[in-house]
Amino acid sequence: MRSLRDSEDEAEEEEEEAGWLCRAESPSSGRPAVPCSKTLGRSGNSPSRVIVHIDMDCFYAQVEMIRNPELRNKPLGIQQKYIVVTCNYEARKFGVTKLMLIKDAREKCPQLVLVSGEDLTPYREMSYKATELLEEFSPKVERLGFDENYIDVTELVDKKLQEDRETPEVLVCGHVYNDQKLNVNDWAHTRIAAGSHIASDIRAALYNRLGLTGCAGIASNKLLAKLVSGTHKPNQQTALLHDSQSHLINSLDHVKRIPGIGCKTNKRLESLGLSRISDLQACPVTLLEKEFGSSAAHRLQMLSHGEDDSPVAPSGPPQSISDEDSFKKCSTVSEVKMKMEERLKNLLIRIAKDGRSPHTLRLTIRQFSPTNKWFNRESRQCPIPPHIIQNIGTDNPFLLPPPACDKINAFCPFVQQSVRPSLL
Ligand code: TTP
Ligand code: MG
Repeated sequence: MRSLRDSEDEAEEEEEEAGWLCRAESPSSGRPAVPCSKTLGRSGNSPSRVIVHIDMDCFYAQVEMIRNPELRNKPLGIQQKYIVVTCNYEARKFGVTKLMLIKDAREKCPQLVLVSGEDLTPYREMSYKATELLEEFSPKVERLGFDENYIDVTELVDKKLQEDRETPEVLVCGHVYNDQKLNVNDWAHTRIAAGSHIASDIRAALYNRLGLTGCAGIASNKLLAKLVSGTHKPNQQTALLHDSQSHLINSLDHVKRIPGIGCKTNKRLESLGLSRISDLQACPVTLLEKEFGSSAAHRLQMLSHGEDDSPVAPSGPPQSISDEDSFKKCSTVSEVKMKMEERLKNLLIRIAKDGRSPHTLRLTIRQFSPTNKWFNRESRQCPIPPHIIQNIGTDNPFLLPPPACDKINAFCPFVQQSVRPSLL
């Protein structure tokens, strides 16, 4: 089923898959940037790092419950088109799941309350508020979609351990993956324990200041932190001690469960007969190199062992602002143009709030394909001369200036060619 994530998310996902696999590349040599031990290049884990991964609970539903507290104790689904894109935990008790058809959800739970989630503005706004709050803890915060963030808390852990050196931490806050016992004589264990208390402070701040609950994972790298954060849901946290790393990664039932292995990479791995984690771990690196190149091959094998040396890359403000529409009821170019003007107005409102000046306009068209969501994406772009955005920052920033309409007209041949003949 096609995911209904918005276009910013999709762009991020697409980049994520490409990014995860090429990050270890050193630009000059084409070799992995990190020197490899043994044949697999397994050197990347620094037990001294402490990374927290936060994933908000039923994010869109939570935002709606904050906006309207009357929804709190009711089973709630967020509707986009004909799908429940997410639902609160009350609804999950009845068997409603994310991405379920509305009709199936209603069968499972006739009293389900549905709220439209077509307008992403409130979710986007809450998402950026959450990231800003996290940045108060550490400057190293990386966004991953709307409701997930990585926070590198290594320096906070160093500081905490310095301050507490007379009374070192002997307890982990929250769960420990696999119920492993903390060994206070193991330096790496005490670091993760300290990180668990920082994660708890972060979650408390999210709740007290924004009303948001979420799960946290605490581990020595991003991959493991993300994997472990989902092991106790909702509103809980789980720490991973290094001895249980292999247990966690080997508990995944398919290579596609590894964050960073997306649809395309998975297909290529399957074409090599690799679907289980153990298949990828045991695969001769030379075979992977033939398919993916040296750097990505090493990275894939590192990931299959739970190793990930990628830094938490601060996201900063978004580099692009986008909006999308399925153009479902449009059958002529002029209807498409009208829809595009609506979307542009919405974008102008967001640009005005952001305060920066845009310099490029890009239009991407994706033909519907039930089987492959990346199929047939085509884009055209053009620079935006400064006078086009003259109204931004004035009393009437929402008035679409006539030159912007000219820009839409400039895209018309492209739109014309993309509107399917059956619709014309
Ligand atoms: P998730 O974190 O996958 O889901 P969630 O936060 O709703 O629930 P959980 O408690 O299990 O973490 O996704 C975050 C939001 O992204 C979700 O609230 C709705 C949206 N979303 C999509 O737009 N498309 C999708 O395919 C999924 C899975 C989620
Ligand atoms: Mg979530």
